[in-house]
Amino acid sequence: MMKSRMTAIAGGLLLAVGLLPQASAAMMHHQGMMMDETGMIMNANPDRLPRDCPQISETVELTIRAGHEHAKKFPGKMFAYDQQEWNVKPCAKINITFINDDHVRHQMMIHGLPGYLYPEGMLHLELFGHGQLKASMILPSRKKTYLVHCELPQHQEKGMKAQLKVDGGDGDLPSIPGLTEPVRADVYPVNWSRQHIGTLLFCLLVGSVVPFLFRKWIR
Ligand SMILES: [Cu+2]
Repeated sequence: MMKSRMTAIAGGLLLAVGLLPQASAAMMHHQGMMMDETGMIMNANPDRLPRDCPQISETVELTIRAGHEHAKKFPGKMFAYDQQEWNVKPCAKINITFINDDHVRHQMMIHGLPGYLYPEGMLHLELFGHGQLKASMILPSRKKTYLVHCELPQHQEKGMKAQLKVDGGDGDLPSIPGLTEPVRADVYPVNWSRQHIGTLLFCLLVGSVVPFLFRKWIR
């Protein structure tokens, strides 16, 4: 009796271990959300037409890369997308390939979409690290500028912000790196008091004299 119970437990354990890799590799689907070990997609819409679109006007293949490499051209910024603006026609379908070139988490969220197609008006792609995801969306016909950003703490402020324009858009968003002025520009005031100037001059003097005095040991 005891032996058969032990055999059953061992068999169950072996079956569970055997199934584990398949379970973790499978993509989980739940109410418009798909998730696996690479990342997450929420509210993708490959086929439902917006109410104001009789048909899809054009299909655009869009590759959007995210990472710190793309921020190097923007002084003071740390993260960015490889492009800061995209333009599409009204009722365009976009097949997005989102690539994370970093090993930290990044998102690509598009806001202001119609809620009857995109819950909370949002398409959300997220990569937990280096990798890529694919998702499609169909935009309404309205002339509009949509916010694209990464909502992780400080990532937008550090440069991960862009705009998607339909039919030329209805304006520009602020603080898009390289495109538009920030709402509040960063300022780095310098306190030019006598004391600070004196300290600066003293440090300059020490910095240029000390290597000269100790040149024997430096060699
Ligand atoms: Cu990010």
